[in-house]
Amino acid sequence: MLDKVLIANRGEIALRILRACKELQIKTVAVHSKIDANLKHVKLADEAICIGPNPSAQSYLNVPAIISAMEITNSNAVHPGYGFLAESADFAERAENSGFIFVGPTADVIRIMGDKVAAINAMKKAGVPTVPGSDGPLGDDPIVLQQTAARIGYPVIIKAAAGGGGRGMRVAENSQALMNAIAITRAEAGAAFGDDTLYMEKFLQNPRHVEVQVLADGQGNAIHLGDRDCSLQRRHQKVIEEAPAPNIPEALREQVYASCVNACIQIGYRGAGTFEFLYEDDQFYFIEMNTRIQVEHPVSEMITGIDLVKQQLLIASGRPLSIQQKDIVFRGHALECRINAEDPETFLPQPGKILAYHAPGGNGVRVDSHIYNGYCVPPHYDSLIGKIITYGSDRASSMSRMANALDEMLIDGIKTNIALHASLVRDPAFKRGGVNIHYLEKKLGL
Ligand code: MV4
Repeated sequence: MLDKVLIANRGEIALRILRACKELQIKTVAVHSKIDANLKHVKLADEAICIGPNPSAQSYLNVPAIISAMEITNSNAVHPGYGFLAESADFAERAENSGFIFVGPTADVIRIMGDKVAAINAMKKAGVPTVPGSDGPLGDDPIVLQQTAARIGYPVIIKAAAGGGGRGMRVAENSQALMNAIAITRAEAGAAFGDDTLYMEKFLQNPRHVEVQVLADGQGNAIHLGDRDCSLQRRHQKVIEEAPAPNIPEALREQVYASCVNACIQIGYRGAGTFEFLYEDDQFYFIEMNTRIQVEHPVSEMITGIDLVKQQLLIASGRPLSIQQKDIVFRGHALECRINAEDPETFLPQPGKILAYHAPGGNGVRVDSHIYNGYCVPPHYDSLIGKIITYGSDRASSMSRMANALDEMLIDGIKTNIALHASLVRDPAFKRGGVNIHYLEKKLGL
């Protein structure tokens, strides 16, 4: 078993990882920036080390400081959580080259998935359905580019191979707009990522965002934990997620799950992972794979009873997967509301001191949060301060539990998006299920 895990993250996910380590009787090391000395997991960890000043670049992204902290504390593994170094192939490689276990896939698999063109090629090879698009990176010949777009059919979307998560993409509605869209996206990608490789896809106009959770051991075993719908988003920030995705034919789900599990085995995937799909007109289209634990992982945990972070740690210890697909029973429905410290009008982050905090509770209510009375939300990091996850035997009961939980929750001193959530769980279209990725922005008048 892993003996001592360094948690290379902060906030709710750092606390989540700490709790999983404690359940497995693994010792923990918290690393933190100066202002984060008062984080809940820092107080609860066996050891804590300040790794630098507040800006992420000098602390949570500071690879030499983190590796040094692992050496000083004699840690044998590092869990990166999400964000920060979670999908840095270079960090995974440097950790492993220094003799530490990286809780996640091998560096080469992270690198393939970070290159969206390579990821799509790997998926096509494994039989995962992809979006009709260019066969690999775009060249420079305008005639060939026009032919590619004409074959795909307009509108098309130009994406940066080094992008992902909504960064570096542009839609071209027709052939007149194509070359300009390519030129602008190429320039932006070169400046933002130092890599101006582009690819082209058919632009799907009204898809849902549905993703598939997997676990694999890198030893030939892989399973899926079903799907999640994350369509309710604003500017590529997810707001509410749920599992399972509503109103999808069972046979279609099973088909896409089988393709994901097969892909895991083919690419030698290890750890927890997520296949992101667009879902439109009863079809799944792969867009990206995330090689980390995700913010919304709890909804999958609630409907399967499986602790994904514990599974990550068990896999990292080198054990073959202990769960078989036939052991996984999907039961009920779960919702997650992301609670952000933000202005409800402008959506700008609202750091500050929490003067009063009352967490909701009761049957089927889970709160993953590091906040407490008197905690100061720092301005330097993401505005996520917690997540409410509700479970019910069906979607309607998880929804009414969420409405009650939101009404129970009190956070004083800072502005939050609790009221937005309270209105969303009463929204008729959202309650019906299956709204697309544009629904929330349209509702908000964006
Ligand atoms: C697309 C698309 C439509 N067609 N690809 C945005 C984030 C990145 N992961 C991929 N994204 C999209 N890719 C094709 N071929 C629409 C989006 C998109 C989106 C996707 C998922 C969730 C929210 C989104 C919001 C705007 C655009």
